[in-house]
Amino acid sequence: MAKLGFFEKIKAGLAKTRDVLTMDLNDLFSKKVIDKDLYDKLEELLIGADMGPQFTYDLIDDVKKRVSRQDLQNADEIKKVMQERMNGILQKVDKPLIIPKGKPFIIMTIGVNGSGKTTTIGKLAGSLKSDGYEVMLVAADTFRAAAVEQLEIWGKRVGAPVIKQKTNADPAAVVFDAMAKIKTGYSGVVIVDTAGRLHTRVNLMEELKKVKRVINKEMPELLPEILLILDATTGQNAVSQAKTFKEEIGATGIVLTKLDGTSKGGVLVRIASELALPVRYIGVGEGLDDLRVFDSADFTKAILD
Ligand SMILES: Nc1nc2c(ncn2[C@@H]2O[C@H](COP(=O)(O)OP(=O)(O)OP(=O)(O)O)[C@@H](O)[C@H]2O)c(=O)[nH]1
Ligand SMILES: [Mg+2]
Repeated sequence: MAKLGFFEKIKAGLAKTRDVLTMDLNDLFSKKVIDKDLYDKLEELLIGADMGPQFTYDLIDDVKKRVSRQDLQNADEIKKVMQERMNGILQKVDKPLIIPKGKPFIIMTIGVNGSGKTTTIGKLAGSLKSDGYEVMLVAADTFRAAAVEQLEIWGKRVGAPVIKQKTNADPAAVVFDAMAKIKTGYSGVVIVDTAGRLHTRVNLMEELKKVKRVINKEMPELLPEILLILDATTGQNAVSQAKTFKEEIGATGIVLTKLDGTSKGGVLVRIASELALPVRYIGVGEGLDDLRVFDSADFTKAILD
């Protein structure tokens, strides 16, 4: 099979979202008349696609104004307005992660269990390696028995060493080991895997705060990237999760994973407008090649064109 081009791959990954959105939009616009029924259906559709109430009502207000000014003559044009507004929101969070070469750089992942942290780390490590970076992985998920093993499998696959201790070791101690390694002159990208699964949310947050404290204390001159990993298939739950992590730990960037498995890819619009954090990458599959640098124009085009 021919290797899909960069954009085709994103488009394929977002197929479920595109199918539902464009099919419903096309149905909606087939009658070519703008009336109350159309507004109601449009509202239902956008809320159903998890785009969030703010985007939905702002869009409808905008459309109503344009219709009353007679700027909008038929329903097809609404799609264009929607595209513009989506771009407007997504452009603001379109800030790729810039990683310097020849200097240490720390990425700490955070997110609830199963959101895709470890897989994202594997994919990211692979892509950084092929871009010529040195990469080291840190197994700070010491809670789940198989977690270290899972990270090691990725490490072997992409050729990145893994810093680890025993299951149930203090995650902060594992990170401390990694910081010691940096102090000996390591100048690659250090990616820290963390647990998502603890008995209580409070424990998890305290553990993550402690890991972050160790990074900040040992390497005060480095500004770590705190990458919040969110699962798109959980739709609007991803938004409330994200808020909790942002408030409690602080995050500097987002990765939205599993876009290939959902028709709710529109949730990114909601995440972007409610969290205002840079979206660094999107996950469109489980394979090594399935992490993409987020590009707002490609994203909008892939789900609306
Ligand atoms: N389809 C699809 N599956 C994904 C993607 N990212 C991760 N997964 C799958 O989601 C599942 C959970 O991924 P993990 O990387 O183990 O998630 P985690 O956040 O590390 O989970 P914990 O370690 O339990 O907290 C795995 O089966 C992954 O293969 C994606 O972009 N697309
Ligand atoms: Mg994991």
